[in-house]
Amino acid sequence: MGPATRLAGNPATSLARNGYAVIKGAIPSERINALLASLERIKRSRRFRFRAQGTNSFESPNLDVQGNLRNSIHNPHLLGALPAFRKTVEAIIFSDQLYRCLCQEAGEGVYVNWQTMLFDRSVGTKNHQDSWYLDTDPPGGVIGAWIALEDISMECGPFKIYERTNKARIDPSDYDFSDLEHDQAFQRDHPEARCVRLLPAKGDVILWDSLLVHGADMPTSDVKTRKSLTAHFYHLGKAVQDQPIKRSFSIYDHRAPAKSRHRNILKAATINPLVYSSLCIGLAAFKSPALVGRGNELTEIRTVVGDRAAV
Ligand SMILES: O=C(O)CCC(=O)C(=O)O
Repeated sequence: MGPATRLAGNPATSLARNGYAVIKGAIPSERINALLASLERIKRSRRFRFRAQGTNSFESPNLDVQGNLRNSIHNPHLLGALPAFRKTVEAIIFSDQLYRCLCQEAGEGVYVNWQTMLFDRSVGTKNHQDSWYLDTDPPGGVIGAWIALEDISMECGPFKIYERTNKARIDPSDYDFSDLEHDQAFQRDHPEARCVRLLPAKGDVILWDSLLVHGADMPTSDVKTRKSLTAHFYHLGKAVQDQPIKRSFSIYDHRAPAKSRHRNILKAATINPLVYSSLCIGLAAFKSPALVGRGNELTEIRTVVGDRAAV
């Protein structure tokens, strides 16, 4: 099935044609400043416990010498123990500005937000299709949104995409995803897959299709950060594929998503944020290796470099 039929939007949009789109200046600076200021305020809070993106473990903030978080936050919009912070995340994820970006590129309608992520500094992210981790069934219906919280330069280790790879699901073992530029089979099978390193300015939004191959370079600077907020969405009514990691308890209810502050964006994460935060605080206290989970190798696609943690 081609991208034009998978996405409900206009087949002429950049998202449908190339698998991604960049919308300049979409999110107002004031909202981003409020989020970053709130994040600074909570960095040493004992209530700031979260599931770290990628590792599946529940952690406390791990700050580098500059005070940036080395561990990235999975689902910051659910941290109910930090209500002011949570609100600043929601003010961006469930904003009319972001909703309009989605409508422009992927079509009108009601969207469901699946998950969110907050990166305070640079991480390297292995090339992947989101479809390996989260997607609709049939695949290709999830849209990622990457919101630049600051101006991004090459030294930050930019987010990169492989143009027009959003035609079909690719098996992770088919190519050397750590070096696609030199993988002859990949180059032969995907002649249109030009690698584009994106350098968005603060407030720009990148949207991409769940079948588009993408990742992020390792940073080349020790001091530059790559602050970003990421969220994934799909059109209400689409079925979602089974998760690669089976859990006995899920915080998501895709059949009956909850309301958000935006009437046309629902939340698949239906857990009460205070309950979610309490779970994070309790589970972080255990520091049990068992909590890392069996799917860790599969889902850990981030690489963090740099100095040792200061906290
Ligand atoms: O920001 C990043 O490093 C990558 C984000 C990403 O790959 C994703 O959300 O699927």
